[in-house]
Amino acid sequence: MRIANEAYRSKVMSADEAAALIPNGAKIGFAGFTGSGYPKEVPVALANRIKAEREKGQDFKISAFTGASTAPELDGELAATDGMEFRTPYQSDPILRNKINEGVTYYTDIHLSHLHNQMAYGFFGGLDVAVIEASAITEEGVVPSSSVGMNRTYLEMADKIIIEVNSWQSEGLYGMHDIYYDIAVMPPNRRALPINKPSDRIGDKVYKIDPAKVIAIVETSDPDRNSPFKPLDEDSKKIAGYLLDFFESEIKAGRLEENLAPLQSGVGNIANAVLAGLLDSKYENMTSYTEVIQDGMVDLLDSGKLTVASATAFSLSPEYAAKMNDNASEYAKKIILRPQDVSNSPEAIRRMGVIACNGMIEADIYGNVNSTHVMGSRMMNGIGGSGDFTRNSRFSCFVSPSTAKGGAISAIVPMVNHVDHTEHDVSVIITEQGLADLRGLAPRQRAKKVIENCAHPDYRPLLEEYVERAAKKANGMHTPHDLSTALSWHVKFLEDGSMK
Ligand code: 0RQ
Repeated sequence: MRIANEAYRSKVMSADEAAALIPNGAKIGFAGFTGSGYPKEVPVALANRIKAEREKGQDFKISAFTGASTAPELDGELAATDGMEFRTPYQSDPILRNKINEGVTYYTDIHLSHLHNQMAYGFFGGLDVAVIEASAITEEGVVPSSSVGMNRTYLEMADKIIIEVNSWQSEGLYGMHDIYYDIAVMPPNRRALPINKPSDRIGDKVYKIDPAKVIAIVETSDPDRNSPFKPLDEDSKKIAGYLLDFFESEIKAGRLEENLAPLQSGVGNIANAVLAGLLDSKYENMTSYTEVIQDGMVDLLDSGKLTVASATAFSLSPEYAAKMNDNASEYAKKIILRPQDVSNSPEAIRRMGVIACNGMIEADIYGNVNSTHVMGSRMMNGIGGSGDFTRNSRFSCFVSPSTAKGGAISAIVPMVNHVDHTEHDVSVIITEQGLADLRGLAPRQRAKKVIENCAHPDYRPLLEEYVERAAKKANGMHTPHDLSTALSWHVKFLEDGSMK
């Protein structure tokens, strides 16, 4: 029995009945983070309702807040109705991405650790409904499922609560979560976060909620939907190899411990490849203070090389999600899932000297990184937690193939088309061509290193040519730019389909 309490059992209803309780214009805080722990049925029922209302000529719009990306049943279904008016803080659904880029949905791209404060300060107005997934409701409280994300905030802030209790989620998840409430105390009364190492547990195992706010409970049994990771390609393996060599040189220089430092690893296939590289490495007793737990992280835990992983969610392939479900109570001894303002806390990240490693869309010769925008105007996914970790890390690494779209795009450009991570925050850039350690270098020195070590040979002469031209045309030699051609590579791609 997943719902222990009769008071809650009396609120069980169908997803359609629950969706009917959500009013037009509602601001909804949905559970969900990188395809895990999102509500599976109420969003679909709500999308059907929006479609039906629209067919009757009634306008029906909602604003959707989440932890991060969700899945087709949530972002895809709701965005496809054209009724998602506003969305924050991170997404990666192809339908929603198109609606954002077509101008149908307003999207604000926010550092994940900032969202709690921004909501508490009222920048988005109030929150009408929280729609949360749980693995059980016990006498103790609401047991989270495979992600925590923003749930603590949404359950506290929302006027009304709908809970999906999902029997696909393992009951063995109980004990894995660490729900810390004091961080919700706003400045100036907030106190230091008592996390000094990734294994520190500081909160509750369950969400404590006000039962009077619960208006519906829906029983579901659907799996989290995540795609499998792509098989590791040669370029990803090369990138992972450069990073591991870099770790070794940091240890030799006395800047890194023999068991490395707590690791943060971003989303995507290269990040997963880095974790696979660590599996074959000599490092032992590693720890992780990160945002999502991917397949590679589970392998590291299984091998015993990684002793603890702190995160806010899973981002597992179907095969690994099944494995997690079968062994959740064992994994709960080594995995801690926390609210995202704790998993991504700049304060904890800085204190522990976390190593940050994230994917990028492009970097410029001076070390500015664009993680989010394609050719100036189109949103890809969002900044997610990359900024929380990058700026506060011991050193930050950005990884990417040196080209995209079959070589038509260079990932190293004269000037990024959008800046997410400034030159001040970026330590190391790695492509399959090599690694550029930018620490301690001035802008012109960085440009030389980035071009020599990271740019694809097809684009290297063009970048060198740009540097020479910039030196002649710039109004100063600190960060020389020829402003009339700095973004011409992007313009050329938009006009000709290639930067070459
Ligand atoms: O497009 O899918 O159409 O083929 O971008 O590129 O090379 O597969 O790389 O999966 O690692 O994603 C930055 C998007 C990289 C990701 C980004 C196109 C490329 C492809 C994906 P297709 P790859 P990845 C904490 C960390 C921000 C959030 C973050 C991301 C697609 O890492 O969203 O770091 N990061 N969170 O073709 C045009 C370029 C391009 C390009 C790649 N220069 N121009 N398109 N692409 N480079 C975790 C969380 O916050 C949840």
